Amino acid sequence: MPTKVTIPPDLVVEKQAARTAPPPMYRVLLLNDDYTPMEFVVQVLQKFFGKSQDDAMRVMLQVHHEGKGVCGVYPYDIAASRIGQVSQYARTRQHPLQCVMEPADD
Ligand code: TYC
Repeated sequence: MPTKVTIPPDLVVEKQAARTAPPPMYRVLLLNDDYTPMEFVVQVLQKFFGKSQDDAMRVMLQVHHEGKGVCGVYPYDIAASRIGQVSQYARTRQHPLQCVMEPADD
């Protein structure tokens, strides 16, 4: 809420609070399919989402067994950029791997 600061004799300045709201966040998800090799998915999670070998394996197995899994949570532009990078990387290697985003804020 802006605070009104009056500077005599009659000049009124609207002082805006310095802090800005955090940006809306989005979960980036990998979706399961029957064709993309497991090792390729692990490689994608390490290369584009900075996962360790162990974490990448855990996420890949969750996707394989449950249908989807979270790669990371990012502001919109970063989420969209990761999805584009993964899709291009998979497509050029002829894998049908799908990467999507959903709002993380409830
Ligand atoms: N289900 C795939 C297989 O059996 C592996 C896989 C895991 C594919 C995760 C996509 O996002 C994925 N080869």
